[in-house]
Amino acid sequence: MRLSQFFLPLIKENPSEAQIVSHRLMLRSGMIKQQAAGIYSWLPLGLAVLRNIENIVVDELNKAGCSHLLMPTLQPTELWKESGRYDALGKEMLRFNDRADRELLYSPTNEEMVVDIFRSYVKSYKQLPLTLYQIQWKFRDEVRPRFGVMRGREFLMKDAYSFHVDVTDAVREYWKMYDVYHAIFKRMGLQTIAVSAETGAIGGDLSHEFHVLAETGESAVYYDKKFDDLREGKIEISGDEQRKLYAAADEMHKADNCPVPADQLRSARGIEVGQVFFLGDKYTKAMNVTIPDAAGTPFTPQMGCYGIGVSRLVGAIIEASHDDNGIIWPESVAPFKVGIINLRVGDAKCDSFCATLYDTLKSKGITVLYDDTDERAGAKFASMDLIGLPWQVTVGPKGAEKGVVELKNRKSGEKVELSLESALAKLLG
Ligand code: 5CA
Repeated sequence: MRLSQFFLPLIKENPSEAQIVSHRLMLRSGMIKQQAAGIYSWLPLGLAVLRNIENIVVDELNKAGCSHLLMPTLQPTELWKESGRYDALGKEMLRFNDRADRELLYSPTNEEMVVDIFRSYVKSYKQLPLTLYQIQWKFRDEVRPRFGVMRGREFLMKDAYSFHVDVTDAVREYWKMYDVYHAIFKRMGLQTIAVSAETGAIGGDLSHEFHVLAETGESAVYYDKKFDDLREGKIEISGDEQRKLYAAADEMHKADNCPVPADQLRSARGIEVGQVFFLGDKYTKAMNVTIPDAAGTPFTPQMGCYGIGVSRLVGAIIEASHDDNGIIWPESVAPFKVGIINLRVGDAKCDSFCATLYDTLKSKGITVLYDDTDERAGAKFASMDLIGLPWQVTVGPKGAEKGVVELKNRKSGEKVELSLESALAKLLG
């Protein structure tokens, strides 16, 4: 993409409404625009990151055997009367009437609708286990939307729902998804800690929240110090052993009754990027779902559900990865992998070097943003740092004369002069 054609409305001053760094950087780098409290437009740079995050989620869930579908954002309220949750979410749930005076709601979550799909088609225990998921916009009329996309009213969620013959199989799937979640967040460059959690309005008996530790996190989490040692690479613990270590969300933590001695206990702030639930038969029972088992006897399927805050993740990744100059995107989610800076547009050598870089990288499937504008050098460098692309290639008249370009790694700050060929080889390698 050529910057001269790309819609990238950068903001120089720090927006006064933004209290945390990710919100500030998302506004400044032209990723989002607020349209109403907690409701945002995703501008091209922001959308590119959102799509990359979605793709990682889809890839990992498909690998785990989940089936991707898409439900509407609007639902008839009858389904929620059937499940008994019509009043459970109170004012958080947005309801309105259509022209025929039928009451609709904007989905805050989709347990009811997915159960309705399930009961329409699944008629045999042989079709289980089954996991259906979607990535779809949700609306919750939060009392206090804040921190940009972190706590929005409209937000993008991945929600998965699994169906099982019995509790044992539902719990097996629960722990499988727990592992899949760690893998998903790791691919985005995030270290997450899973803490036992309350099930709230979603329901069920067993739940974990996945947190990215950050000072700006909205939640308090408590955990065994061994998690810090693990993160710092001081110890190694198998996945099974990690599950047994103490880690609890604020409302689950009992200071007087904690199994971890005080000097072994750590507390921190966390951003909740996902939550998994074992639901039991809460929804299938309320909505009268039964299917025949092997002997032909009807049984009520067990369920689990698994959410990821896709739009919140964009902010969480920035909280975890930035410096004073701007965002530092992990390659896996970066809106473009490479930024090319042409320091003298119109100079034959500079233009030709840049064209070679741009065309070659693009032809190899690498995403590139080429700054072909006539801004001054300082502004170009600052903008490139702000938007945080992992690699920057700077082409100036002096270097081009010598046959070299400068390659900079955004994360380490390391800069090297390389021939055009070596720079390309490095970026393609
Ligand atoms: N039905 C289940 C998941 S299938 C569910 O709704 N779970 S949830 O309530 O925990 O939401 C899933 C994830 O969505 C949360 O872990 C969080 O990362 C994200 N999320 C929840 N509320 C918001 C919000 N207001 N703004 C941004 N993300 C949110």
